Amino acid sequence: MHPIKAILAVAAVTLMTVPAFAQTKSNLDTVKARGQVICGVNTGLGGFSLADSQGKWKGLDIDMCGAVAAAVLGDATKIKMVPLTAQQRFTALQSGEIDMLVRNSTITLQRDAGLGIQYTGVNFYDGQGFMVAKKSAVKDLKELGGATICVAQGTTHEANMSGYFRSRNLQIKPVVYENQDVMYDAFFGGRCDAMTQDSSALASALATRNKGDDYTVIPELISKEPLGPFVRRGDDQWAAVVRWSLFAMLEAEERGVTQANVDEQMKGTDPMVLTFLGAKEGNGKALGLDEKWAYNIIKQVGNYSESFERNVGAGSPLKLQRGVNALWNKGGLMYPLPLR
Ligand SMILES: N[C@@H](CCC(=O)N[C@@H](CS)C(=O)NCC(=O)O)C(=O)O
Repeated sequence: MHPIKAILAVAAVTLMTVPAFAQTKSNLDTVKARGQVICGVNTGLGGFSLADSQGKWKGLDIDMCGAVAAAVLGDATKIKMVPLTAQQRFTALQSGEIDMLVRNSTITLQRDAGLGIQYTGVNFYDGQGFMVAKKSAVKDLKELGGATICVAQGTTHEANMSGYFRSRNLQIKPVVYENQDVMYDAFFGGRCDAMTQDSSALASALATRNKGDDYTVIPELISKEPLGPFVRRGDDQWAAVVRWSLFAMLEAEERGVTQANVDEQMKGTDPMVLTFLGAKEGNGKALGLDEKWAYNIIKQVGNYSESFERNVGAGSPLKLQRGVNALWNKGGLMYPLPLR
């Protein structure tokens, strides 16, 4: 055989026998070797990502990071947080400084398809809202014509806002801030008539800064802001691990599997639950993980409802309702794809 033909034949056989995932080195291997998941997170957003006085990070986004560590390493505490501003976040993911970005980041077409990164799922459905001082008596967005509005740089909010008001022939004066804390100080110091953010971030600012008596959020939202973890584009195996870790938290809620009862459920007879928790093998193997990956998430982090309630729901200062973040069979949008 001609030597070139021989090389091509060997290459063809190799390609046919190598599993689809194994063609390039996945970040999954890097994380397993390192023994830690590195997550890009918000510098400080109560309910989603905030370090307490002991330096311990808490929040819905931190739980997502911990869930991936539980799935991959069997230990939800094997995580390292890299706090990032809105401006820095995508570069940090592109450059490989972090394994995943879980930083209240809105999934949009241009981010998902145009930045060399990809979304893996939605861990919180949000929308862009506006906060005003109660004494301003503004009840409706139409009344913001002529207003000065504080907005953060590098977010979806600047463009959403200018489009919204322009299409309604209303003039507004944006005051753009590079840093969210500087913006909050400026707004609560009276620099702007209104401030815009994801509505969850506004609720967080009200709660963590104790401003509920004097400020209020206008109920109308001007955009859809589906927030969720991003990974680098082209690493399907790692993307699958992050995506199914999120689905596992939702699936557990749907099946009534909680941190407290997961051991009991593991001894039950429902074959779907047994496959989900890894008592019957298959899911772990497909993902390149230990079969107990989902069990470890629920045992160590909890299901989605448990994470939601303790971080942003009834058990937190934010007191957010589930609303669109309820499960699909409870009137919401959260729909874990089948874990089998
Ligand atoms: N979901 C929006 C907003 C995300 C966001 O970063 N919001 C706040 C934090 S709650 C912010 O503007 N931060 C500016 C900063 O990094 O300091 C997006 O993905 O663009």
